[in-house]
Amino acid sequence: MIVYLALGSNVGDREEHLRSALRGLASHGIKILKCASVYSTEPREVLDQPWFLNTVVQADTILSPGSLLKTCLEIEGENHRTRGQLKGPRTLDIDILFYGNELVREPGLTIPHPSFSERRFVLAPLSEIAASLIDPLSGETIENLLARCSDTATVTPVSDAQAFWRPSPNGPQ
Ligand code: PH2
Ligand code: MG
Ligand code: MG
Repeated sequence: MIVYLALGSNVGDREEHLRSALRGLASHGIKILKCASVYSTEPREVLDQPWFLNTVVQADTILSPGSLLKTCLEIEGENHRTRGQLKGPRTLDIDILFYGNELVREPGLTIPHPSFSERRFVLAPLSEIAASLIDPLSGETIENLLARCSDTATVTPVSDAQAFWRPSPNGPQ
């Protein structure tokens, strides 16, 4: 299944946490196919916290949605993620944006991610690697969702995708 995952970090060595997420995904058999640039992003929802680094990856996995979520939470744990304030500071956050075209509603897991289309910090990197992808819920392309997104937060690419990650065998995975 082709999946899209959003990665974020705003505590500690943020770039290293994102790299560690890529390695962790690969070591759990989740094959990274594409990775967007890394963006410096203004915090949303909880505003009083450090700025984030965010990116989005496209990956291939045989895991079910539930097992993929469990794996993402495990990799967050390996990166010392603690659960304090909701939507507050974290070393690593890995969210499932899309699982193929499937709509998933399970306790603790909603796919597509319920707030991705309101978040420029997700749409900007996502549109870089999947501009014409169609959101199975709204039927809109990512490009259109980004053009219409009312989130005015600052989202700036800081590291070129090529510099951050290259497809295996040369990538950090
Ligand atoms: N994640 C949140 C809340 N706010 N803001 C930015 N810029 N980036 C994030 O990844 C983020 C956020 C909750 O997951
Ligand atoms: Mg999140
Ligand atoms: Mg999360």
